[in-house]
Amino acid sequence: MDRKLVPHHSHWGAFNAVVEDGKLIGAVPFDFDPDPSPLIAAIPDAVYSQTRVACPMVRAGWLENGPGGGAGRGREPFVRVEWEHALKLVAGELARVRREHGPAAIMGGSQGWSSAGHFHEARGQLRRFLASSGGFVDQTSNYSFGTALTFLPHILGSAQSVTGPLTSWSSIARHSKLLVLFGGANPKNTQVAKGGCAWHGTSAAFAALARAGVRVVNISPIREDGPEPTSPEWIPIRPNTDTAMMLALAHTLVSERRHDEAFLARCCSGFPRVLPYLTGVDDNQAKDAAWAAAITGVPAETIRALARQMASERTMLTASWSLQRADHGEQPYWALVLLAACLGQIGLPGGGFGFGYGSGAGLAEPPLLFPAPAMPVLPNPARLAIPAARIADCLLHPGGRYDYDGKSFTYPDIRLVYWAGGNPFHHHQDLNRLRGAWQRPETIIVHEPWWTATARHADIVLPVTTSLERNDLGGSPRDRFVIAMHKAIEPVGEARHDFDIFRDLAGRLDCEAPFAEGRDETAWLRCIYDAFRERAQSNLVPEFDAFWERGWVEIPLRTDEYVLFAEFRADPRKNRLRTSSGRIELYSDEIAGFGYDDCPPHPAWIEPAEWLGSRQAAAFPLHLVSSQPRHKLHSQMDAGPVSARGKTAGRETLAIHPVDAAARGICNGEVVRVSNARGACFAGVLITEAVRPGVVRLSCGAWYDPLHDEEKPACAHGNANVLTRDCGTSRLSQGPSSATALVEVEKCTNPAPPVSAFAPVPLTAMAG
Ligand SMILES: Nc1nc2c(c(=O)[nH]1)N[C@H]1C(S)=C(S)[C@@H](COP(=O)(O)OP(=O)(O)OC[C@H]3O[C@@H](n4cnc5c(=O)[nH]c(N)nc54)[C@H](O)[C@@H]3O)O[C@H]1N2
Ligand SMILES: Nc1nc2c(c(=O)[nH]1)N[C@H]1C(S)=C(S)[C@@H](COP(=O)(O)OP(=O)(O)OC[C@H]3O[C@@H](n4cnc5c(=O)[nH]c(N)nc54)[C@H](O)[C@@H]3O)O[C@H]1N2
Ligand SMILES: [Mo]
Repeated sequence: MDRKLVPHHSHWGAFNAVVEDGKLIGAVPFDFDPDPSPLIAAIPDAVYSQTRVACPMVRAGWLENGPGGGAGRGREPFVRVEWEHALKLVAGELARVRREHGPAAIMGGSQGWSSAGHFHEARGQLRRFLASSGGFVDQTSNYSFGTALTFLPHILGSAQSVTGPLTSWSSIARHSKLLVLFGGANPKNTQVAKGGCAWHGTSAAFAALARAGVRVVNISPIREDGPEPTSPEWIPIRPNTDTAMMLALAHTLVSERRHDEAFLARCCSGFPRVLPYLTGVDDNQAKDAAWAAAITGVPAETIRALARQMASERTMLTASWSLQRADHGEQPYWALVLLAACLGQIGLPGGGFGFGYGSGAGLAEPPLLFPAPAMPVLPNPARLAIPAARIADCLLHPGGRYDYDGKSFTYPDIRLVYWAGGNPFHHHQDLNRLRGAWQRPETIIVHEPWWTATARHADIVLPVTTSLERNDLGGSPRDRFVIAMHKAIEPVGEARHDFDIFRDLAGRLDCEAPFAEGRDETAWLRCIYDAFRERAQSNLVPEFDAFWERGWVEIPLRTDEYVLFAEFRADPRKNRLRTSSGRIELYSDEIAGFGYDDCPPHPAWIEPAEWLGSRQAAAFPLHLVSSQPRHKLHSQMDAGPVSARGKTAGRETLAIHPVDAAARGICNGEVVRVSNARGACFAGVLITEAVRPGVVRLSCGAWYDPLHDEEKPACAHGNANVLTRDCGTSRLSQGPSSATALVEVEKCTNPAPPVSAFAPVPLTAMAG
């Protein structure tokens, strides 16, 4: 028997693939990972899943009648074709659409996490290919922290406070007395870093906080969001009301003269213009604790006591990324900046604020001494893009106008959609609306290893390898390890690498030279590595062959303690922020100039479109939290046994408070129907006091499984995005607002429909 251990990497951890006689049979964690993720165990099942796409397939109606007939997507059978035939169809269709309609008709933004590995990263390869073949419509920003990415530069001069590095955990453990987490810092989310996470450090960070006696407060509708090792105090808040609580905390500081006037004058601009709003001079409503209590459900005395404690000792404030994925998602972030500014600790060790401490791995590790490797990008010659989360709007309203970041734009008329490395039928909101939009284009091409809902809703599906089937270089800008990802097994079925498919298409479309730059896989890996080595200028980085042999390189940290805004605070005149005033903007003339009614020029409480205090709560009285799943990454590996641990009755688990369950006669473990005006799905119930009454949690990632006999098909499997709203956070940021959704939950009176999301797609007879 031939048995070997092959070094490899994934978004959730580095590992050694265990390969016996050419077959992947296991995955054991990387030696230097202090706290490996259990998700690694899911890999072998995923690689050999019955949901793998075995060969190129084309939707029957498209194959027969050519482009169009989008209503058949997701309904008609697929027909098996030879690779040669499939590539001819794809190249021909790309050439036709480009010739007839130009690059503005080709959507290639292809949002999605793909797999670890700098070179083979599917989205990057697709964008290089479409850029070299004449340009396309891209997607800017993202679903993760898209609102912050667009908004924060206006008030802070950069987005570093959301992308990291943040003030490090080491600084918090050494200097903070109080850590306040809006939205918590749920350890399950820190398993991953896009590109690869070989070093999981948050468990050690939480243990250090506990040892240091830092008091941790979790302000969230869900108790588990507070990291257990820190014995957090839980303040259960109504979802989407954090802005009101933050304003009331600031109001308390100001009314009790506990705010840092010197810091506000020296490092901030516009405080005197927010003050009348805070005190109610503007609108006869003081944003005080009593006012916020009625909105947030948090007692006024709790708010006042917390404000006093914040002012009396070194305090770090944070909000999870989820807070800005909500209607007016700019406001809680701006209000937190206002609160931190009033405390005056920004730029001090263990003080100030940062976003997303619990939203991913590595954000609060000190910066690396030199940058991690990166794959070069090709500029898009068409210079066209839409905000990522506006994809359905774009497909539904060609020629429609929209606002974004102070400018006005027109949606292009998309005829062809090309997706590789993402799952819009996982990640987009209001899937019934997306289904309608998705019928519009003439042709949809998808590269996938697995039959995801997106592949099932495509016209041409090309089977691609998983990372285990190719060589690559793994790592992320937030992780200290660079991993040699050795090919572990031969491609499964007829799968090919995304890169090889694009190179073949580029050959047919006369753009192979700019796309591949004359390099094959090996030459590319050396090229990416050598550029990294060159930038590093360090004898710690061996030559490629030595690195490949050893399997990893460790990048040292620049320092063991990092403090965000330290230089700015030390000398705000010399180290100006890149804002209009050079300081932190608590009032923004720039934003005032945009004239957006949904993003005023200072932090403000604006009622979300749906929340527990709104009119809609009469019909849909439960606030839906569609958080990140514990047992998988988004929709990836949902078909396997690790993800199955998180399911109840074979569906995504809906967590509900005992009082809400009893009121509906719902028992633990049974299947319920979750619905609102946008759609419905079926989920398995977990009754728990860990969610606030009035709140239900249905994490994302269950493969969308529409019941096709319905007009707005319910999802049998519990995909939360049939229930979420598809509206931009504001005209400024146009981010996703998935966290703003009300629902009702009912007992199933009829037997619940069976789940067929993982059923294999039949291999019909070969065409032609
Ligand atoms: N309601 C709600 N919706 C949300 C969120 C939420 O909080 N609530 N969160 C949002 C966020 S933050 C994000 S980042 C998105 C995530 O959304 P996505 O990034 O779209 O989700 P993934 O499941 O990671 O999709 C990656 C896809 O790439 C495929 N893939 C993997 N490797 C390869 C490869 O080598 N080649 C090709 N061609 N394909 C590959 C996988 O099979 C998978 O289908 O979801 C968003 N949606
Ligand atoms: N295991 C695992 N980890 C992941 C991912 C995954 O798919 N699986 N996805 C990764 C990705 S792409 C991203 S972008 C990050 C996202 O990181 P986050 O945005 O931080 O993650 P979420 O789980 O969406 O939200 C965190 C918590 O916010 C709380 N919350 C929701 N709405 C509100 C609110 O209005 N107010 C308050 N106070 N709290 C609220 C919820 O209780 C939820 O548990 O996670 C990353 N980590
Ligand atoms: Mo994300």
